[in-house]
Amino acid sequence: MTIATKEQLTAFVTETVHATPVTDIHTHLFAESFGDLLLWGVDELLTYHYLIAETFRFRPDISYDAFWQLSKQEQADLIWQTLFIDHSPYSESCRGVVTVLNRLGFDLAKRDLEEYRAYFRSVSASDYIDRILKLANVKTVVMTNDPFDAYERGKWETGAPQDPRFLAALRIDPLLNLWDSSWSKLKEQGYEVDADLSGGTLAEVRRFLKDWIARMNPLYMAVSLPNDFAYPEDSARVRIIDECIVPVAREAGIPFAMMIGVKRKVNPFLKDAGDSLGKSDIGAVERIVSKYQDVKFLVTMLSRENQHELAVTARKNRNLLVFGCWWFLNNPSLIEEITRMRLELLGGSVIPQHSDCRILDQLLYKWDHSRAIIGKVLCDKYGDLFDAGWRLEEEEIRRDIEDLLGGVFWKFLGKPDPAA
Ligand code: RAT
Ligand code: ZN
Repeated sequence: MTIATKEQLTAFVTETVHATPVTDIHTHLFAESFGDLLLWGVDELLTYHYLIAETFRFRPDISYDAFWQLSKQEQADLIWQTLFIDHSPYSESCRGVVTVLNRLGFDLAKRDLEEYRAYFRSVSASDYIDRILKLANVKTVVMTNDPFDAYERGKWETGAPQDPRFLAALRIDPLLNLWDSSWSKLKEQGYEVDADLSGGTLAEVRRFLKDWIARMNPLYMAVSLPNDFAYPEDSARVRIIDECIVPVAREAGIPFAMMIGVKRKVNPFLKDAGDSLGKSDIGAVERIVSKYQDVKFLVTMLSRENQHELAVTARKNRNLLVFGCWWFLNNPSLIEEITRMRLELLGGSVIPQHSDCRILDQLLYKWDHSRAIIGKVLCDKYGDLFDAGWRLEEEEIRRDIEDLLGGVFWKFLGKPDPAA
């Protein structure tokens, strides 16, 4: 049907963005068969590392040690008191908790943590996964799977049943960022590697990657890279990229995802909450994607200052797919700015957002909040087209939105969307 008025356009776009199921291409969630690796419930929500960092800002009276010695529930109590009772929770990560509790139907007037906790004790993981995926309208979740984590490796080795809603991504940070210590872990797993990359080391690293690709069937290989990531460079990282990651990605036909711009552990006392960011060299991205035109790269960058040049680099390289507003960019003002700019430079050939959820329940807020902004930006973009005289068809708008919320990703992979 043809859109006749701006009012009709706004209503149709808003409704379609909400009604279209999402493929969430990067999360830290796990399927139920991974047991306690899947986090959910109000105490997990409150102890999300984003909220821990915010709590310390208001609590000079609490030492880092004292905080880390508390039980999870005690930490959650302290965070709730500090960020939700003593102050109004309008930071994005705090508002996220409010959205989740509200969407689950809790009475927010009472602010009674114990009542929320009682619900989570009464529900099974399996029912809760169904409930959250349905409420969040997320059809597929891509996990972050780390073969260097002994605990997670154990879960893969027991061959737990697969849940088609949770798909794998092979995460290889230790290989590229901590070779000095990770080579010995490969050795323990039976790969004949040496610290100096000599002999058959690179072939063994390729064998390691191929073994895990065979076991996990990942949609892509992924790494987070520091803000000073350089390419090319005389380093173990770049040799492993050139001689292991790239050929294996090519052979397996899967992309290499680079998440660039992290400064790890700027405050180690904050543990997981202690990482920061820095501007990176877009030249490194340009050089690697143009050198390997037959390999696909998914790229997100952490610094706001890199966003425009990353979008321009994607215009020049069709093997580069830009995704998500990552971590410190996952705030309404920045998502709006970045999404607007990307659609203006790249049309619909981007993945506007991923959730990065670490806790299942967060799917509710991350996608509610992002959908609202993506919808708003799309209303403006289609509105401008309407004013320019283009005839807008509902079917075409629906197609575009399905692409933005998952189709672009599956087409880039060259795989059918299994949930379609
Ligand atoms: O956003 C986060 O939760 C970060 O701690 C990281 O996990 C980041 O997203 C990553 O994947 O390295
Ligand atoms: Zn992440």
